[in-house]
Amino acid sequence: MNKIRFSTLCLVGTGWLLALFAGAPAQQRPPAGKSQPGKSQPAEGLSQVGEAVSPPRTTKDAKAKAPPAASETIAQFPTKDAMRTAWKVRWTTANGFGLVVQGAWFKKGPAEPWFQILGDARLSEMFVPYHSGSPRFWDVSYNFSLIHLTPRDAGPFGHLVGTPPVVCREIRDRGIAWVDGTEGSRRGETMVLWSCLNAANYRYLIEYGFQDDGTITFRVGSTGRNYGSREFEGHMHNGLWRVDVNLGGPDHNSAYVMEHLERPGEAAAATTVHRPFHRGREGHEDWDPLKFTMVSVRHAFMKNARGQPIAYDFVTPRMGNARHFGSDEECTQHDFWVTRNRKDEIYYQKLPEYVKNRESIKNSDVVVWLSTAGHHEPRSEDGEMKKDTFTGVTPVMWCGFDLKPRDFWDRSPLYP
Ligand SMILES: [Cu+2]
Repeated sequence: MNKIRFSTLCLVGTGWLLALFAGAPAQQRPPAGKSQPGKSQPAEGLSQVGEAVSPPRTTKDAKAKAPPAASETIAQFPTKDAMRTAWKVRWTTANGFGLVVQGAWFKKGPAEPWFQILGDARLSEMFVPYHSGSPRFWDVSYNFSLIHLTPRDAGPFGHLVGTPPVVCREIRDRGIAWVDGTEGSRRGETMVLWSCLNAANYRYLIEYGFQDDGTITFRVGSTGRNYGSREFEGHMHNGLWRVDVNLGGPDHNSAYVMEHLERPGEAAAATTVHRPFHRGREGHEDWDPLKFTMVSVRHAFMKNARGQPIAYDFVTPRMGNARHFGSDEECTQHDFWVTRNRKDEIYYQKLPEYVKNRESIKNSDVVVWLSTAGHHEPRSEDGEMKKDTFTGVTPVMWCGFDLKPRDFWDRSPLYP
């Protein structure tokens, strides 16, 4: 435990130094329809204002102008007993993308090696089109900064990280993990890293949760003040994610789709189909509520002790499938996209271009892109007009997905 606390303390950083040199970031959204993907963002999202929170280890380091490194944190579970599992997570912050995971490794047991699950994972865009057709905001592309968090934001179990503090590291009880007739029950825990993007009138909470059972949760929460003069107009919040899954390292992963099929005329029979994503080539697939569509990333040849390929599933509980029909919105026409990992390709709006060559997504370094959209039809709960001034706040609306192990374990996690 002391080791964990020490590493947490070590996360305080040099971000403030960089911020001093860089000045205040833009806080205004551009006029509707002026988005230019890739034009206003930092290359790789890493070498810009105040994003790094790794500490200088020596005076010499502090003076060096090396690009900021990612921070690293380790969480061991259970937090109040002998270690059973652990996560090691590298992450950084950047204007625009906010909080970005740069790598995540899981330990299935005290004697097990660190096993890589994630490479770079981020909220690639937050597309917000209003029902009347305008405005249509691409909120990541405007380079918004993260808000400074307070102990009140962090709550009783959270620790603020960095200087200024823009990230919170929090251990949460996640309720009952399993119940059975012989062993009773077990409660689960998760280590959550979260930040809050200061998107003009809006605030976007970006959360990554690393559970004791190997599951990773991705969430974006929309809150803040409804858009001035359009406080009561419906709109969408398209949380658009880029996830470089690196099972056992970057190089030998394949993308699959799993579907449940049950048709009239086949009596009570149902089947589950596992097939390569988009015939094994870069492209897109759609989420079908009748098929419970699930995208999986499998290791091309590593199997668990039971001979099953090691995999992780994208589980996407959702309000619906968003489709938008303005110019340059083709990326919203599908729910899942898979590309080869090319590190400069980080802009969701450019997906149709990224998949053009239809390269193989078998036994390679694959990236899964997915949409988790929320429909925001303003409610009285969002606020009220008082003497021509809108007051109040929109309570958080969460969207997101889970990345859940499949045949990664040989047995039930955390079972006696
Ligand atoms: Cu909204």
